[in-house]
Amino acid sequence: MIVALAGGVGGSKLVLGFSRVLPPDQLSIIGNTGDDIEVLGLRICPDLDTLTYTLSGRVNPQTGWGIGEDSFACLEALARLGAPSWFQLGDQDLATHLWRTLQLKQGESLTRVTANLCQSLGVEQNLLPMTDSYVPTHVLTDQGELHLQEYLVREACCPTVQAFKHTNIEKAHPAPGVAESIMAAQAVFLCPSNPFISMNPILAVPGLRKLLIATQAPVIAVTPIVEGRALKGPAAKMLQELGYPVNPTSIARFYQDFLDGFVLDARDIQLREEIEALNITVITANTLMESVEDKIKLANRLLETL
Ligand code: FO1
Repeated sequence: MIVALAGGVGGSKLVLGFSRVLPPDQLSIIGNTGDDIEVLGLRICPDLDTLTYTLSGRVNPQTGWGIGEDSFACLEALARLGAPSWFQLGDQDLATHLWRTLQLKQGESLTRVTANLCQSLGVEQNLLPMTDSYVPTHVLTDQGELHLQEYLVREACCPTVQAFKHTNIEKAHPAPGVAESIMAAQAVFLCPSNPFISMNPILAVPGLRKLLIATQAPVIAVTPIVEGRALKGPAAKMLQELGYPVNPTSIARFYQDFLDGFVLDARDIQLREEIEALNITVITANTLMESVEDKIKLANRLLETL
């Protein structure tokens, strides 16, 4: 069984590739929930939804989040009433948030709610939240403390990042099934997601990092940085603002304590030695995933190294 740690849009590309080459019961995904936010009284889980919508073929292909062809009539009506509308919630997307919020209010765990949503949308892979606790990431910036979505969406990643806070994470535990899947895995992959806002929240769940060290399975990270640029989103800007070199070696160093392998894009082959010097095996591949074929090719390339 393959386990993938995944964040949002970048991570969901490789997860889609794996879903096309592995039987559904051979793929478990541990999804980041640090992006989660309460909007209009609803619990939104952007990365779990991106993964669910991607695996069910519903995701908006242009943005990588939300539902394709969705309408925004409710949001427009809310804006007319003076409600905040900077976070674009489509009408069909709202159904997911309404249904999730109701089930959570009725005492269901996020793990159960996520499994219910996957079942309803025909997703057969095992999608697990990293934890059942609500642990939203806040970003400390030169414009004060912002919820991650305020930074990403409302402020369009403009503020200068100084630090991250994973609210209440010290009280959190890995969700049911997370430890079992990591310990039973044939391999664990960290998908090409932002190290700060997609991977670190997962790694910050107490006990999670220890599981990645303890498992017999090789733990392999796929670079989210190619030729000094992030595949998606603000990872390069964050590295630079936090004083790290904007290159794949910085990423390998973040995960060095548990990492066995690192997938370097062929365009950065010159960094091979310095990453191997961290006692990490380097795999080279084309990690840019534009088409579904690219995603399938990368997934196959990774599986053949096992
Ligand atoms: N991203 C945006 O850039 N603008 C939005 O208005 C927006 C709304 C939104 C609503 C639901 C959802 O699940 C995701 C949404 N995203 C939006 C994407 C989200 O901010 C990021 O993709 C993830 O948090 C990063 O992985």
